[in-house]
Amino acid sequence: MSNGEDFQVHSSHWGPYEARLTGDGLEIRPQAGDLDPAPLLENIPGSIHHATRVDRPMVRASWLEDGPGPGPRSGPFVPVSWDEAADLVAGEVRRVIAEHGNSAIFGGSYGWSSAGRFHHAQSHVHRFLNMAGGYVGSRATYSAGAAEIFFPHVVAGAEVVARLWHEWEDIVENTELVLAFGGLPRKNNFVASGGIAEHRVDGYLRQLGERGATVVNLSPLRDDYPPHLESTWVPVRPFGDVPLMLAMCWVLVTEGRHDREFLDRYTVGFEQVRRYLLGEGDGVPKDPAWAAPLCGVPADEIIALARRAAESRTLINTTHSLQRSQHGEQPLWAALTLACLLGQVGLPGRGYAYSLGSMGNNGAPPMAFPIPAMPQGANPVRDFIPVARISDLLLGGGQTYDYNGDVLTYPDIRMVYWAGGNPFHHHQDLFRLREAFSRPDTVVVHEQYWTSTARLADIVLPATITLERRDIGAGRHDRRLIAMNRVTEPHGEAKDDYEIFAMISERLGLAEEYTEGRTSEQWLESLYETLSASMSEVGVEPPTWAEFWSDGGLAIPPEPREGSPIELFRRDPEAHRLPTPSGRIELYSERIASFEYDDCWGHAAWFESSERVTDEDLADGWLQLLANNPATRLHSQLDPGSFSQGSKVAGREPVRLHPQDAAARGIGDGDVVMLSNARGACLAGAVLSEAVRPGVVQLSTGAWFEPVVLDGREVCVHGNPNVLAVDVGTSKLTQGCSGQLSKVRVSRHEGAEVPEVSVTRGPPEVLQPSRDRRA
Ligand SMILES: Nc1nc2c(c(=O)[nH]1)N[C@H]1C(S)=C(S)[C@@H](COP(=O)(O)OP(=O)(O)OC[C@H]3O[C@@H](n4cnc5c(=O)[nH]c(N)nc54)[C@H](O)[C@@H]3O)O[C@H]1N2
Ligand SMILES: Nc1nc2c(c(=O)[nH]1)N[C@H]1C(S)=C(S)[C@@H](COP(=O)(O)OP(=O)(O)OC[C@H]3O[C@@H](n4cnc5c(=O)[nH]c(N)nc54)[C@H](O)[C@@H]3O)O[C@H]1N2
Ligand SMILES: [Mo]
Repeated sequence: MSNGEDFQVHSSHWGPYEARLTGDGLEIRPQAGDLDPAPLLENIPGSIHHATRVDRPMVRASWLEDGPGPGPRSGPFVPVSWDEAADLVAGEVRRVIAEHGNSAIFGGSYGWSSAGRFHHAQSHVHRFLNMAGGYVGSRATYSAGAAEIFFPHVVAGAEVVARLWHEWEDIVENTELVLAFGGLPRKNNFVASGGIAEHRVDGYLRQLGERGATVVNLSPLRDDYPPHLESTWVPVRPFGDVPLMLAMCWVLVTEGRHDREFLDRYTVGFEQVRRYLLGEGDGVPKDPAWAAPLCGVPADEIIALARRAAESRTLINTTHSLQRSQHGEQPLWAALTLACLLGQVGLPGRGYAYSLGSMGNNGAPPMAFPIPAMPQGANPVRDFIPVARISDLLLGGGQTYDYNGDVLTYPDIRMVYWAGGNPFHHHQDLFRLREAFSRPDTVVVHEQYWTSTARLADIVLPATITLERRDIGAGRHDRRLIAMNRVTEPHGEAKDDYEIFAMISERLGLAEEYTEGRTSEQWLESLYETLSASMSEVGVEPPTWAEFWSDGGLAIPPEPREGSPIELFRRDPEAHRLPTPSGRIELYSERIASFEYDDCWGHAAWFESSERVTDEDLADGWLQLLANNPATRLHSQLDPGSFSQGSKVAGREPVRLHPQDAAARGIGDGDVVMLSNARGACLAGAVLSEAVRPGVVQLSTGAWFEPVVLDGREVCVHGNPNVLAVDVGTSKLTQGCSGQLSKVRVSRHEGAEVPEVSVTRGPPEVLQPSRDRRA
């Protein structure tokens, strides 16, 4: 595969590429055959020896001197040897387990880490902690926390709905009208977990347009649909999707355009929905006049859209983002309800789709063979948290909370162990999270870079980056396994997560369990053997391990199938019952209703949210902050890279706002602005743009958190929106991340002179070790 003399195949979550070392660094190029390589690749070349790499094991000086205990995680670090670092971590794991039990260790360690299936950091941290007797883990994701818990009640597992219901090729062939809630953003399609060999979505969307289909981009941002392709922009107001969808349902029902046969045969609960739509219980018909001010779409447009949807071969898609806010399950349920009223669910390219456009390989068939993965073992500890409840956990040991029909108790956590994630990127209300991180005795982090999370740990162990190790790259819905070559030596003293855990395991007497006596190379080969065995079983001749490397990877065919699960259900709802209590789509769920939650009822409904910016709020100067996933990097990864840095404005993360909103605040293009609310404040660089709906400001996630005191208040001077974002669960049902939408004030920054961002330039303060420290 590698065409050049010494370019070697490698991969990332945003696609494969080829790399070679040059005299002064790294040269890379997209892999030949990638149809639409990601611009994010530009972040890679400067990353190998960047000044922010962690080059040695580091321990916070105060932790070394005073020992473990709660307190602010501040002050300088001291470098230690690998032996000392491994002794310290092993000793602390042993102490915490002996004194407090395994349920005092939080090892959820959420995060995307890197492509490469063997060196997958979470798998290793979980495997290690399982061998040590278990840990408190986390369930579901920041991506789809509401969907993952909600969908199984009403239709099927979220992975099934997201990944198996639709293929782009069917949509290209069949669909006349796509109602794209949250758009189908080009930026997101560059990325897929584990890697993505060919970027195909842009091509599909082009073909769809050429076939004459209409795509309606229902989003506060015009460029949530690729700007070079044609679409109709309906700049729906954030939090406005549910009223819009319910009003479309109202139009269908009152005009008798709903498909009764479909509803009778395939769903339960239409009667409860009908009563709610018509306002029979609460006296409020969910009609277009009711919805218009909430969604910002005029009533006649809502009516026209509903009629057009009924007359076309229609697909309704909701991206992940819609459910990453308070009451996040409601847009999904309302969209599914609307699709059922249209009666098109289960027809190819029609009905309802979830999360097309959120990930580059949604809408692609799964691989015919399971991707090999590092076995994690079993966790004997039963306690867990819904992933986004991390601050509540650390601040609220012993407290109870509602979750998916249960009442759970937060365990008391003494040690936090993180490898492959960046909570000070991904979590909300970062000043509160920092307070939460001060509660346990010890925080251990494995990191490649001095991220905000590494800076707030007690013990930081330097991990290799993918270019420094061999691995197998693969995404579950891709077409290729990628041979990830080792292109360069580890930076400084960095080690693979596997080696790090092997060292610590040895000190705990668990080396044999953890490593099973294998080197990394032997593990890689054994994972490959598992795959070859499953290939041989179905009569496909697998290449040898050596051929896999010399070919730069291996093409994997898609799983053969006779129709998607939802098509099969439509063909025969008895033979292919859905895994819901009724076996059908539940427009009304007895089970959810039985939980008697005030923030999620038995059917799709409209709920007010504390972070919704109302008309009165707008008049009062508030704006709706939209903190979406960034176009210039993957989350916080490689923020110091050149593509990410090239987008910064006035040295800070760009915030986009409408010229009207800017003018009302005396803000000019390129100004430094302050965004604030009761939770926190940050600076950002203003970009004026008519692609943003008035009343909305877009500040993407991922700028490394850098708190500095300005005019007496601590402010993130870089522009991390998570200092502003709300840290409450999506609902009592799902307890997902609500970080996408928050209420903020925005002003031109006129106070103290602002320091340059330093967090992406180099390490924190590091002291030289004193010889007699351990005496
Ligand atoms: N407000 C708001 N917040 C959000 C979102 C939002 O829409 N709005 N989106 C959310 C979503 S969808 C997600 S998925 C999360 C993402 O949150 P994360 O997954 O935590 O974000 P990443 O920046 O990908 O963090 C991965 C970290 O792992 C490190 N790493 C990479 N490879 C390795 C390795 O091999 N070993 C070790 N030890 N470390 C490694 C990287 O340097 C990086 O710091 O953010 C969420 N946060
Ligand atoms: N380049 C890049 N691609 C990525 C990622 C990345 O960090 N960088 N992250 C990956 C990950 S982990 C995930 S989970 C996915 C995330 O997939 P999504 O969650 O779908 O992505 P976002 O960019 O957060 O949101 C998509 C768009 O939804 C719109 N939106 C927000 N709120 C509302 C609303 O209330 N109503 C409507 N109608 N629209 C709204 C926003 O304008 C936003 O641009 O992206 C993946 N792809
Ligand atoms: Mo995500």
